[in-house]
Amino acid sequence: MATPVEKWVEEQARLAKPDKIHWCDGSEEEARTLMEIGMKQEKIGETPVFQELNHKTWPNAYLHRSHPTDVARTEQLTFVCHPTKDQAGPNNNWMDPKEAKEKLATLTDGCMKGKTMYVLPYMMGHPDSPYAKSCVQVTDITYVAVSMGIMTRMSKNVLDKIGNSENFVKGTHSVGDFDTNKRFIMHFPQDSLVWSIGSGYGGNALLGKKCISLRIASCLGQKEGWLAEHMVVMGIQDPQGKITYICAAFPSACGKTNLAMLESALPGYKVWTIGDDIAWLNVGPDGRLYAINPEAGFFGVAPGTSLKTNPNMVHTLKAAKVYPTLFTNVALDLDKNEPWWEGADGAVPKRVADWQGKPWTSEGGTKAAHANSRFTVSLYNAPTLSQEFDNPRGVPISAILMGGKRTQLIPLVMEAFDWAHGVFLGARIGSETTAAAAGHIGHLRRDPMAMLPFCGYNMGDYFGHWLNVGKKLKHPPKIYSVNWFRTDDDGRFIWPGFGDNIRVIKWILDRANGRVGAKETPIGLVPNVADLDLSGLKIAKDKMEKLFEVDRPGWQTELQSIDSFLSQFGDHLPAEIRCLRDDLAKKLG
Ligand code: SAT
Ligand code: MN
Repeated sequence: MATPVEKWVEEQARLAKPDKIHWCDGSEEEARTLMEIGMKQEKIGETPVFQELNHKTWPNAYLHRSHPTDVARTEQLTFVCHPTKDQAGPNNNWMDPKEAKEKLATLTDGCMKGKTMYVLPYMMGHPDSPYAKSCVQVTDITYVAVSMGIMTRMSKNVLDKIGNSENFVKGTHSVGDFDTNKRFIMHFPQDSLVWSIGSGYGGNALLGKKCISLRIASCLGQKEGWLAEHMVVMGIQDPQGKITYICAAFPSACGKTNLAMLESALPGYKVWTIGDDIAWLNVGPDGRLYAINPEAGFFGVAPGTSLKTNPNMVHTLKAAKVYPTLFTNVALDLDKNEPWWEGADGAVPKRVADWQGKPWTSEGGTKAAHANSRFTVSLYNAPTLSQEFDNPRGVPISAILMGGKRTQLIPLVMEAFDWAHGVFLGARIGSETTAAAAGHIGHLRRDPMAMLPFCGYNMGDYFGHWLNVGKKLKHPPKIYSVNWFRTDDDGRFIWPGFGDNIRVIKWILDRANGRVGAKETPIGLVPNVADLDLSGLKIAKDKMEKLFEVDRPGWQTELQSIDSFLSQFGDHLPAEIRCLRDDLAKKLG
C-alpha cells in the first residue's frame, strides 16, 4: 500500500511528467553526486548549474549563476490563497484557491519532461522537537536539492516519521522555463501546500524557508497557539559565563546575519548563534517563551561580508566541515578561480567575470557581484554555533528586539511597558528604503515585526494572535525597540553599530536581570545614559542624549503615519492596539 507521501509524489509526477524520480536522503555523498550532475549535465541556458571554485582557498565551494531574470524574491508574484481575500488581508496578494490551482496545473503540466524529479524529505526543526514540522518538497533542479540539504535537516528518516499520516507540509517546485510571465509562488494554508513555478531563487524555491517556515507556519501557529517569526535567535554569554537568549526582528538589509554572529566590542561577552533569519516561538511548560530555529543553514547576502564586518561568517564560509558551500551570482576572480564581491577582503582582483560571467572592470560603473548575490552554508560550519542549537526544547527567551533603519526620531533602544505595549511597538516598526539626508526623513516602509512580506494571513489578526500568546506566558520576555541608524545633523551615523551593539544588548541583559533602572517617557522606557557601558567609545554627550530624546512634534507626525498604516486593517485591528494608540496620543499631549 502506498503511503500518503508516495501517493502525493505520484500525483505530482503524473502532472509534471519527469523522466525519472530520485528520492533524496540528504547525505554528503548524495550532495557530491548532485554537484557532479549540476556541473556536467544540467544547464541554465548555456551555463552549467554549478562550477567548482578553488578548493585550496575555498574548500568545497561552488559557484551557481542563476537565470539573469531570477535574482530575488518576487513579492508581486507571491500569493496566499485562503478561501477569502479577507483572511489574506491587505498585506498579501490573494487568488481564489480553485482558480490558483487551475492556473498552476496548466503551467506544471509536463514541465519536468526530460528531467529528474528530486523528492526531498526534510524536517524544519530538530526531528525530536515537539515544535518541528515534517515536510516533503519535489523539485527539478540540483541547485534546489543541494541547497535544501544545506538549509534543512533532510533525511529518509523523515519518511518513517510521517509514515501513514497525512500530516506533512507539501512543496511542489519546478523552475519551469524561468519565464517571468509564468512565475508564481502560491501558498495554500488550508492544504499545508506551497506550489512554486518559474524561479530557482532562494525565497521562491527553497520552500522550507520563507514559504513554509513563515507564511504557512504563521497560519499553523495561529491555529496551534505559537508564533513563526522573521527573527535572529542568539545567546549572549556574560563575563560570569551566564548565557541569556534573545530574539531580534529586522527587515532585510538591517544586519540580521551580522548581529547573529557579532564579535563583541566589550571584553568578556560572547555571542552564540542559533539562527539568523527565522524563529519559531512556543509557550513552554514552565510558562516561558521558547525559540527554535527551524533551519540548519545560512542563506546570506555576500556583498559587504568581510573579516572587518563579519569575521565569523568568513570563517564559516571557509570551514567546509559539512556540505558544500554555494555562492550564487557573485563575481569570479578569473586568475584564482575564487568568488569575489564588492566589500570582500583584499584588493580588487585583476581579471574579473561579473555575476553573469561577462568580463568586468571597476571603470564600467556596474557592480561585479549582483547586489543580492548570496552564500548558502551549513550552520554546523559556524565557529559561533550555540551548543543549544540541537536542543529539541529550544532556548528560553529573555528579550525580543525589534527594529528597522530609522535615521531620525526612534531612540537607540527603548523598552516596552509590557507585552501588549511591545506588540504595539512591533506593529509600527518601519524602515527607511533610502538613506535620509540631514533633517529629512527618507521613504519609510512600515514592516510590522519585519513580517510584512511573510505573514501568511491578515496582519490585523496577527497582532491579535501576538496579544493572545502574551496572555499565555507566565514569564513573558521584555520587548525592545532598537535602532542602530540615527544620524546627526551632518548625516553621519551617531552609533557605531556592528560589534558595539553589544553595549545595547548588555543594557537589555542588565534589565532582564533586574540590575539597572530605566527612565519613563511617553513612548517607553529608555536607559539612564550612565547605565550604558560606553568604555572606549568616543561619542559626545549631547549626541548620546540625542539618541534618547523624545521629539514631541516629530512623534505627532509619526503618530499620523502610524494611524494611516494601521487603518488599512479595519476591524481586524485589535481594540487593545487602538487603546494603546490613544494612550500614546494622550501622553504626547
Ligand atoms: O529569498 S530569501 O527570503 O530566502 C532571502 C531574503 O530575501 O531575505
Ligand atoms: Mn530574511
